[in-house]
Amino acid sequence: MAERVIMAEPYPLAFQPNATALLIIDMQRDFLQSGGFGEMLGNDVSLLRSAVAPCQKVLETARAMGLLVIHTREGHRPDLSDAPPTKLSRGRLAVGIGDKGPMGRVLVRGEQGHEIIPELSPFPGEPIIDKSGKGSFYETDLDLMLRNHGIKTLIVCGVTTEVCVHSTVRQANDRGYECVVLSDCVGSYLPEFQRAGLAMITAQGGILGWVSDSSAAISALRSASSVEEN
Ligand code: TIU
Repeated sequence: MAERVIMAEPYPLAFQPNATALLIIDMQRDFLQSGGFGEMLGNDVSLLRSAVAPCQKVLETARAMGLLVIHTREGHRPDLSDAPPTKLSRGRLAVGIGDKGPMGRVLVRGEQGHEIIPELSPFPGEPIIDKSGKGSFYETDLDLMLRNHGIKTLIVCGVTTEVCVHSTVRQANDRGYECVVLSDCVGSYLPEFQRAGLAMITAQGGILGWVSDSSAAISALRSASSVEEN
């Protein structure tokens, strides 16, 4: 099947649509809406909103092109048995992981805050990876799922750039996946970390991967005929 190219930094990335997945990381109420974990940590959650509309456009295109779409969520079992005590105590928060907040128990599976925001709700059949850590490969079956689908390239969106997106890209890169992070589809509570986080990926000849944006990704995907036809 013919390779396609996405314009990216540090250089254009060749990919095969049927070996490419869209990975949307942790676009949950807990990080994007007020009253969730992100706000408990002292952040201005409105800074992440800019990523929502570009993510929606990329998601819509990926679905139309028949790409594998995988969503992740960070969160814990209600009994918190999968949460390291060090994570639970980190930050000395007044209301922290497992405590009752305005959107239910903070960062706990099944609670309102844990849900993916409605704008990016998974379609039935799209896999959701529930993870207890920041990296999406840690103690999950993501790698198995990607290998079973023959995936080699990941288009990465989500939040936050320097935490769960970075952890995931680093883990993916070490496993041999080529990651392209879409700059307008990822968000950070700290603008300087957004800049630095993206620069760290493309530095040194793309030491961790590539950075592109939603419009370049959409053009590249649209230039490919549908995945089923290839
Ligand atoms: N705090 C922060 O920036 N992020 C996280 O805790 N999790 C994710 O990035 N998903």
